[in-house]
Amino acid sequence: MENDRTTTAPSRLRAGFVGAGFMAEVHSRAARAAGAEIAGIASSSPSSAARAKDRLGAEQAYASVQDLIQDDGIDVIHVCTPNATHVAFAEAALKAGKHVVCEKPLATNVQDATHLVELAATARTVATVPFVYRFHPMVREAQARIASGQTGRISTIQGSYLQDWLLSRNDDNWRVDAGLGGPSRAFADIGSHLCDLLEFVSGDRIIRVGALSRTLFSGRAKHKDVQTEDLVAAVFATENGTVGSLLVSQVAPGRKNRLMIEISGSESTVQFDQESPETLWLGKRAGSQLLVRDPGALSPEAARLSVLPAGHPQGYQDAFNAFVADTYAAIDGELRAGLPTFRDGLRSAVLTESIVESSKCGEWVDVPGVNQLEGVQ
Ligand code: SOE
Repeated sequence: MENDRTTTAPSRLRAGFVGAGFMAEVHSRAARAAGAEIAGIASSSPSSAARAKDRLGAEQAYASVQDLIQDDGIDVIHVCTPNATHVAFAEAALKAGKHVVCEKPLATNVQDATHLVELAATARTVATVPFVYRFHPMVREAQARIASGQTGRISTIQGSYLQDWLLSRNDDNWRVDAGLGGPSRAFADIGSHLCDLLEFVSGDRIIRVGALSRTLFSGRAKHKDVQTEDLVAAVFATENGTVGSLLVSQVAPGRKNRLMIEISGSESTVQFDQESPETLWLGKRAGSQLLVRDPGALSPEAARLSVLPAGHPQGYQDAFNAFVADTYAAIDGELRAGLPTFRDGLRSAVLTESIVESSKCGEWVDVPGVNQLEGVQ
């Protein structure tokens, strides 16, 4: 469908969504908040797309993903489908000249993630991955304090991401199936967020890992032969010489989305807990304090992401809205700090493969940098 949008006034971005689940709803709310038109949705079937059209308030339900991607009237595609389908949909969208927001993990292996990074570079379109926890204002406050040197020389980096939605043998999900979710489940699904945040906030890079993983149930309600991990623990060394540890579990009773990072320097410690996103703990030898988000007392980036006054708590959807707004600003030519792109998705794939390898061989594994990968400029 030729789309005549040669108006002089800046036209609103027209966003298309692939997938009809919870994340498509989260993405569409953020797109609407960023001023886009919710132009269309495609899913596994026309009937699923039709139901989702009403739920998302989209203009059109498309008969197929290809119809949506090939529509000239669509500017940006949000890929919100199971992990193993990301590379095909993101590739088709990039080749059709679309900007792309692809859910994490970007791909289920380094080779596919590298291919998408190269395609995005060639297409010269904006291609981002929702590592949205970077967009909590108090995360940016932590990052600013480390970058400014207020925390001193970093000695240790630790973190955990704990959930309980797969606690029981009867709990099941497409992510359990390596064919749909990829060879790693817990780490690829939420360890990816944790490591992205640890590296983003610390400004450091994990270069060696030693990991242990466990799969508690050999079979679940719908999957009889479960190979993907429920939990993983790892220790790591970083480029700047720090020592770190991480724990990722989807079988930790009472923990829902308990992503916690704690980074200690020679002067102070910063600790952020995603389940209490309005605060940041500042640890000191004498006089530790709990900082509560107040835009007037924050670093510029933390203040920029404070869309509500102090005392009106911001949360996950606000962070997601900020991520999509910054993606759309980049489409408009304004690149803002901390935008996670397909390169960050590739970084996550590299870390995931290193964690899986170390878990299997029981040895230390070196983690290459993205720039050291074959074919990545
Ligand atoms: C399930 O573990 C999940 O929805 C992840 O897939 C998301 O990335 C995370 O933000 C919340 O939990």
